Amino acid sequence: MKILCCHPSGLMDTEIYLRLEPLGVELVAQAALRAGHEVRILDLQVFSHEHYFKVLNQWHPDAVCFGLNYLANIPEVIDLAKETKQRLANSFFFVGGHSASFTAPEILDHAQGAIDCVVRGEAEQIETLLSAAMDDRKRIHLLPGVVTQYGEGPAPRMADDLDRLTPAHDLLPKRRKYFIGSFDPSASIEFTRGCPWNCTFCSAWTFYSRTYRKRNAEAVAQELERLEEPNVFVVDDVAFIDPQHGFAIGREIERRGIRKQFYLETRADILLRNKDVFQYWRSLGLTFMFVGMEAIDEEELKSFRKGVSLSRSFDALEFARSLGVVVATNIIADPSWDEERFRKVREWALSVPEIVNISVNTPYPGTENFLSAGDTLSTRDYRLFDIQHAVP
Ligand code: B12
Ligand code: SF4
Repeated sequence: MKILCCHPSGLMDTEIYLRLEPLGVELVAQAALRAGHEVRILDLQVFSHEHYFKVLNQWHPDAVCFGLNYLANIPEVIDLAKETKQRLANSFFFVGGHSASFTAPEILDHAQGAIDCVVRGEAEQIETLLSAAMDDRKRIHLLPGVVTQYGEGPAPRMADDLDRLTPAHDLLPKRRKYFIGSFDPSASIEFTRGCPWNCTFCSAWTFYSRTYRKRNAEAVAQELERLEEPNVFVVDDVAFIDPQHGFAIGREIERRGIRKQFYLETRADILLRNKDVFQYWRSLGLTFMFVGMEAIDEEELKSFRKGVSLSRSFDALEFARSLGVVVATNIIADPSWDEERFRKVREWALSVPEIVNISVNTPYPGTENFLSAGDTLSTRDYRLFDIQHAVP
């Protein structure tokens, strides 16, 4: 089959500060390649809708898929699915990713038959789906993770070896278009997957069932070696939970003489617990670091079940500062805040040298906050679930 693997258009922040490599879609592409299909990747963060339709008209893919990690992209992909089916009525259109996994019935309902299936869970499992779709599309809902208008299969399977497939970096056109701040161009890479904590506003742990898996240090270094970009965004939700894993990757980087600048994200308690691995990575090129703080109020931190006290968060910022890296953090603003609360947060943000991002508390499907919000959400228009609008 000819398979077109797509990432939807950029989000609001993409226009301002970053455009990152769509690793999830590259993994789908790699799985399809491995299964013997002809594959192309198209990233609508970089290419226009007109270009997408041109590819459909000229290349006639048998299957089209989209990575849907973000709610705000869902309406766009549903519209594209409908237009795709008008042009290629027999094509197989499927979607996956975090948000798709948590809203599968709604997506299928709104798409009115234009989306053949939603794949919940990981990209690595699509090899079987593609061969099944060639045989009989009416029976694919029997497969793990697959949801169609005819039913829903058993729970998705998780990849038992994260190194079996590496993202199809080489298939991504215009690779130099990816950047984050001054990291331009920047590639992305995954060291580990999942998170063992369970914060109320986050769905990383529900998506990966609270598991935490590590890639082989040599495989990571091999992938890094293949990347031409001088800068690398490490996509792990929490970097270096296991310091020995961080050291092992670092030693491989040293051994191979790889010189890159790195951006990574971690938690305050991990940073304080594993100072030596972050210091070591500073010497390897760690340049930017994001430390999730979420609140500067003890009660709020508790309500998020972050599991880190306020004083530890402040200590972590201080340690990060001492490393001489650029540090960014995030505060979650609740729509119930009054002006006084905003004033306090603003005052604090201006008093620290770190970059402080303020996002609106948005109950994303798949999170505990979404379940507790129940019917109280003011809208279900997912275009507004972009952490910049207040939807609770
Ligand atoms: C990079 C990133 C961004 C970038 C997006 C850039 C881009 N090119 O996509 C930016 C900074 C813009 C961003 C923003 C946000 N993000 Co973000 N982001 C990430 C991050 C760090 C890495 C994504 C990545 O490449 N992962 C590695 C690849 C391999 O994983 P993946 O893409 O998820 O793909 C896997 C599966 O999803 C699946 N899959 C993916 N696509 C497809 C397609 C098909 C067809 C199939 C079958 C499977 C499949 O297979 C892959 C595994 O095998 C993840 C954290 C993480 N570690 O994944 C969070 C994450 C995806 N983001 C998340 C969130 C919540 C957000 C925000 C809402 C706020 C926030 N907390 O940052 C905003 C949204 C803003 C908005 N305007 O709507 C959540 C999940 C979202 C959700 N739907 O539940 C995550 C998991 C982080 C977290 N712990 O909360 N993000
Ligand atoms: S916010 Fe971070 S630490 Fe908390 S569950 Fe999500 S990924 Fe894990």
